[in-house]
Amino acid sequence: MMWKRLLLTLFTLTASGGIAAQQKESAFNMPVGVTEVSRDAFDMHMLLFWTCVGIGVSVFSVMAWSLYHHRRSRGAKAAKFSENTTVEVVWTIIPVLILTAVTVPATAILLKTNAESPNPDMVVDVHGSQWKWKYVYPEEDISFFSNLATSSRDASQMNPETSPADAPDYLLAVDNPLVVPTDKTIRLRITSDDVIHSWWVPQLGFKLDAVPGSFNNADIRIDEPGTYRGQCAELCGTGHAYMPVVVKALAPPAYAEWVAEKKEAAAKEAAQASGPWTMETAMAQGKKLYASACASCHQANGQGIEGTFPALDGGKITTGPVKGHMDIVIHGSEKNPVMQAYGGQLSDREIAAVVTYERNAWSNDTGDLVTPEAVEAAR
Ligand code: HEC
Ligand SMILES: [Cu+2]
Repeated sequence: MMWKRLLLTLFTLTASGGIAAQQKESAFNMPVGVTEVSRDAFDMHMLLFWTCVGIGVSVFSVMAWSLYHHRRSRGAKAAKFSENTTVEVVWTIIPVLILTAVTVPATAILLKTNAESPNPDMVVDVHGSQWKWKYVYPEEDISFFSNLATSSRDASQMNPETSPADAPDYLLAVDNPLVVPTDKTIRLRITSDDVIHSWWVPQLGFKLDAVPGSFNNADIRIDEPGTYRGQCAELCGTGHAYMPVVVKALAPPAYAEWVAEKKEAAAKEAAQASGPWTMETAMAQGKKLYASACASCHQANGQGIEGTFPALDGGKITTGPVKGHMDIVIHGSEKNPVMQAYGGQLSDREIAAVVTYERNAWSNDTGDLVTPEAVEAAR
């Protein structure tokens, strides 16, 4: 029940007096969050909320009292004057004082939000791109893409058999979240590889634009382990709703374990990738790359979306000459810029892998193994 929840919220707000530490998350209020800045912002918000309530109550009480006591049936006579300097001075000065009193703490919090400490414990580079995030840990040599989770992706299509209600955290779930340790100051260096995006996580009290060609830097420090969800907050094209932000904060020992695992997996992959170029290697690498770079449009099952993204399963190009297939992936489509040129983003090996995959996945069975050398020659 909407009303019941609203009343309950107002009641808890009243009871807690808006102190972040004791505040329960409420569906009708902003989140308290898990960083110092987010709690400061919450307290500021509650202070202003109660100030407004106080002003509202006093103004409307005076008004109600006046209406009641000076009604005509009581023989009240309207006073006939205009302008009253004293009243005007008072109703100018009081709001000025209130606004000034608010500006000082609000500015202090604003400066703290998006602040950079002199010695962050670690650095993460955040790249926005249409329509996914990429996280790079320069000190650990770790880097990965964070794509919309397939559960959300499937439910978001016009599929009568699935509905958003079936997808956990619909449009707020990703395959690989940003993993960070708690109680460490983390410098985020945010940039974009194409258009302007914005990295926003309400519970961290953090939002910063991702602008191509420059880095916006700011720190986060998370107190509580947990999973925190946000979204791209700058309209960035048709996939804007499909690039959520998910941050997983782990206690430092669990984080160290995650880093070790991630490095081991990367080493394994590197060993495999530098091995001989076989159908098996190409298909395995191609499948992964397809899922992260291509499936958002062409779909995991290669069926595309009718009228928008062509099907690659049984497609003219994916089952036609290899040259034409490599061409559109390397140089993009001349007819439709939505199919970007991947030549600059992917290595020869990666393109060879994804093209091989597309030619042999689903019902495609050309048997073609495209080599990195062939890709290099086609560039
Ligand atoms: C943002 C959406 C999007 C992404 C991501 C995308 N494509 Fe495309 N792709 C398109 C569109 C749109 C076309 C149709 C272009 C045209 O009409 O010329 C297309 C066409 C193609 C074609 C030609 C299909 C045909 O039969 O005409 C191939 C092959 C292809 N893409 C491969 C890829 C690969 C490989 C990737 C990943 C590395 C990828 N695409 C990622 C949107 C996308
Ligand atoms: Cu975006």
